[in-house]
Amino acid sequence: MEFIDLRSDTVTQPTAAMRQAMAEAPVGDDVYGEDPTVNRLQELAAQRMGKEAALFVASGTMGNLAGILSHCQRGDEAIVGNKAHTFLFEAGGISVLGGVHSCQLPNQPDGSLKIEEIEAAIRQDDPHDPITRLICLENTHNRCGGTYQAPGYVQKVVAFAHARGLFVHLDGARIFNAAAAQQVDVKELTGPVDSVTFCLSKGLCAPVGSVLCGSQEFIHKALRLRKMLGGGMRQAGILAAAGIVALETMTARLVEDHARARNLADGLKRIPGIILDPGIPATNMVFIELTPAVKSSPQEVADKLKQDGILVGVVGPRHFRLVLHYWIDDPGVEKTITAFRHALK
Ligand code: TLP
Repeated sequence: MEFIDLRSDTVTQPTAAMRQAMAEAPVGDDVYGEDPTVNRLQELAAQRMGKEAALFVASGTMGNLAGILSHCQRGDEAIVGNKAHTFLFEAGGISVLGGVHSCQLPNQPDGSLKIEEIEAAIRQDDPHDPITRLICLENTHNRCGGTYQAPGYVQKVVAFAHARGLFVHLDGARIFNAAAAQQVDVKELTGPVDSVTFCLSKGLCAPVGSVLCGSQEFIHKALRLRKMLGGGMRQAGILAAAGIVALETMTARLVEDHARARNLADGLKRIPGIILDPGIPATNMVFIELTPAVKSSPQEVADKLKQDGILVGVVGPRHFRLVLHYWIDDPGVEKTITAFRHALK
């Protein structure tokens, strides 16, 4: 059975154009800095993000980890959202591997952090305290429902941070979704921050990889950390080639996924037993909850959906996450709505 896989946009397969580019890519040893395709991807990524330099990394997790450890020393503190991917889903890497303490502030419904709360969290120069060094943002915000923050907010946080000698790292795993949803150039969201990680292997469909971007000096530090983390890859141009196709051809179409997310949400909210999370979908994610009237568990509902060829993510005691991407078309959306109606009958 061919599944309609809504568990994540990480499940996306490379396109035919990517496979062809991968087959034909000129490659070299990237640890020697000699892979022309990796170098091209890095130049292109830096340019798109409005940064001096970029580093191709194996994953979003590696990009965030190398990024945060490039800014922070052991005993430094990073201010993160309590629903941030870096805090919830990266195995505590910044603490385990970097000795970086995290200070968690409540994420607002749009994924932002309140500037007043950041201000209150900044440590005094006191030997009892870790040293506040970094503020981490996430845009779009995964666990806040694929919500986005606006350029004005990013500028405010960065101006606030820089006035206090702090750095700002952006987990921009889906930054092109945030830009597409607001119809702004991605640089408006990335230009102000000190560093950004974005993923090639989510809605942009490349099979592997993310890119960490920042100043020359910052990327020079991150290069050593990437090596330390075992992420110095050799003929990685095979992978970077798909990343170039992703950057050049797959960003503008993300609005199609957002439109389908809205259609899916619209169909699902009419089904008795389903509540749509408020304000959602802002981009390509649909979060829904089962009403108390539904006696089946979300896993039982997910199992029934699977029998109808639909895969969804169970993300809480009553919650599902459904993520739209390149490989889900309009009939796929309709089929999903029908399967939910069937599963909840
Ligand atoms: N997110 C995955 C899961 O880990 C939850 C998903 O299916 O959405 N930042 C953000 C905002 C992410 O959503 C993810 C992956 C990452 C970083 C990590 O990227 P990878 O998986 O490439 O390490």
